[in-house]
Amino acid sequence: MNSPQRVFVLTGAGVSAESGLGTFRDRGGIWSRFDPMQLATPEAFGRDPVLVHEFYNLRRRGVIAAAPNAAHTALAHLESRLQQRGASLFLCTQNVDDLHERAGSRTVSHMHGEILEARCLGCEAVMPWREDLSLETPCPACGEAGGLRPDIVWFGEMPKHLDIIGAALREADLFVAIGTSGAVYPAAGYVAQARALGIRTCELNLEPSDNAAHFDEARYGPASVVVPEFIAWLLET
Ligand code: BV8
Repeated sequence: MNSPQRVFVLTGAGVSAESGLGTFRDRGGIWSRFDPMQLATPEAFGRDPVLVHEFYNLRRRGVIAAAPNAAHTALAHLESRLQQRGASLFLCTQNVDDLHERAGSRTVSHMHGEILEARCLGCEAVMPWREDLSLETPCPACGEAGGLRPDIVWFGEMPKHLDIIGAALREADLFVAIGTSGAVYPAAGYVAQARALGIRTCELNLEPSDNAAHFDEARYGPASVVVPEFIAWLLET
């Protein structure tokens, strides 16, 4: 394979699994214990904001306590090595944690938002947020209480940065999906778009995903092993 010049990587919960953050659809995953329609929709938040705040407070504390793993570190290394040779990495993540950034990735597109950011429904201010949130928490920007929510994308809400993600996908010469089940759209549709554009596609996952058939090649195993191996091989080509 020619050395890729514009690599597009899409990560999902599987890249953070070995950092101790739960995945969603694995055996024992988050959605096997909680109903996403009760917790990850704007209607759920309107119906029971206390429950939804509790759910995300638990997950926010988990993210803060977690550490990046070798897969996150390898992706940060890939970004800097590609830039040194005048090539580029576009890292798009469905994850709401900050482990890519803490591993050293400088440009990360969080299409489902970030759990360490809060947004005020009253004044629309978005701000870094590491504490628990509740209905009593006043917005630092407008002072109103009761309107703060995690700045993440729930089901039925428009994902973020779709314009730059779409442009980067169209420019790519290699598409790599890492640790994602291929169950959630529009992210799950990216591999089919890449193939339609004639872009080489590769899946790095614990086991075949829902759209495994769309990939030209695949390497299966834990991300902390498979991702560094794949990146070392990619940088030698
Ligand atoms: C939207 C919130 C309108 C934050 C999440 C067609 C087109 C467009 C939309 C839809 C469509 N069909 C249906 C829809 C609606 C819906 C949807 O996709 N529903 C599904 C269930 C069918 N999509 C939406 O509502 C989206 N918005 O559509 O807006 C629109 C319309 C057109 C165009 C644009 C917009 C909003 C989706 C975002 C919802 N928010 N979470 C949070 O709580 O975290 S979803 C949730 O799933 C997370 O964000 C997560 O990132 C995402 C995807 O899950 P994965 O990351 O893949 O995780 P999963 O557990 O599923 O899989 C883990 C994988 O890792 C597994 O394969 C496993 O084998 C592997 N693994 C495990 N351990 C390891 C490992 N791999 C390697 N190493 C390991 N150690």
